[in-house]
Amino acid sequence: MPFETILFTQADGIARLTLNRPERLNAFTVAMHAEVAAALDALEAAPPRVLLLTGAGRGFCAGQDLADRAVAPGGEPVDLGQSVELRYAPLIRRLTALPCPVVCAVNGVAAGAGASIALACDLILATRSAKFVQSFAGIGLVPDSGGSWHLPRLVGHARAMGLALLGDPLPAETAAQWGLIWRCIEDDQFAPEVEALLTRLAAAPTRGLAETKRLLRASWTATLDTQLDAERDAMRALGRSADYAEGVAAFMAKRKPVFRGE
Ligand code: T3D
Repeated sequence: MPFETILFTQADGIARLTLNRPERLNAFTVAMHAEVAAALDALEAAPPRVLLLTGAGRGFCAGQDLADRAVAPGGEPVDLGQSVELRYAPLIRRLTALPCPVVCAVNGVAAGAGASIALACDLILATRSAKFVQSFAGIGLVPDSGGSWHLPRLVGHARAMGLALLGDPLPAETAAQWGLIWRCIEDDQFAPEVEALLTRLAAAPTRGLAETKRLLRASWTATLDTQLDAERDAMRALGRSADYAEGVAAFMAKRKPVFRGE
């Protein structure tokens, strides 16, 4: 299916989804939401072993395209609740539920919902020149797309409040120091480092990673007791998987395992 606002490819277990409106820092329009949703339909029908989410050009994503509809003084107010309910919230639910790691390569500024979407991914890498901006504060909105949920969990209450209330740009290096993202990487090393991570994850025991992702996310709202039961159930299922058998066999034979994600 040809897309106009995103690039979407799949090969060797790696799916790549690139937000592709560089002239608007990849801000989301209704059309882009529809295309991302179509890509997610394909990924849910046949999950890859890893998904890369990134942006074209100098930015990752500037959130909602503020020019995509008329928000004129004196005009009819736009129902932002509907926009969130129909488009942003489903996107976050779908990314976090995908049964594979979602790597977010933040190649430049991530602002508004663009920052929130990045934070909903499982492994977030950013170039040193990237920055995260809670720009909602500047236009009278609240962190949406899961931002008000991920921010305090990732960086703690005080830093989340500072970021969300002030909207000052957070440099990628500080974001990594604060635990908001996994790694900050020098710009000229970014592409090869991202590729190396994708290759590594595409050769990993995918079912185990999917269960790990599910468990870690569930832990944020679970009790220890519930979590212990969930770990037991996951271990029981994974103990019957081909990848577990291969991992143990390779260890015993002192060779490199060949995981097929089964
Ligand atoms: O439906 C709903 O509204 C509900 C959901 C809302 C979720 C949200 O995301 S609300 C938050 C929306 N986003 C913003 O408020 C961010 C606005 N953008 C900025 O603050 C800055 O552009 C950045 C901090 C992201 C980057 O700054 P800078 O100086 O690197 O770039 P720039 O020059 O401001 O932007 C480059 C171009 O992209 C520019 O166009 P031009 O002048 O070259 O023709 C700029 O207007 C355009 N652009 C950037 N962000 C947006 C945008 N155009 C439309 N919408 C944007 N969000």
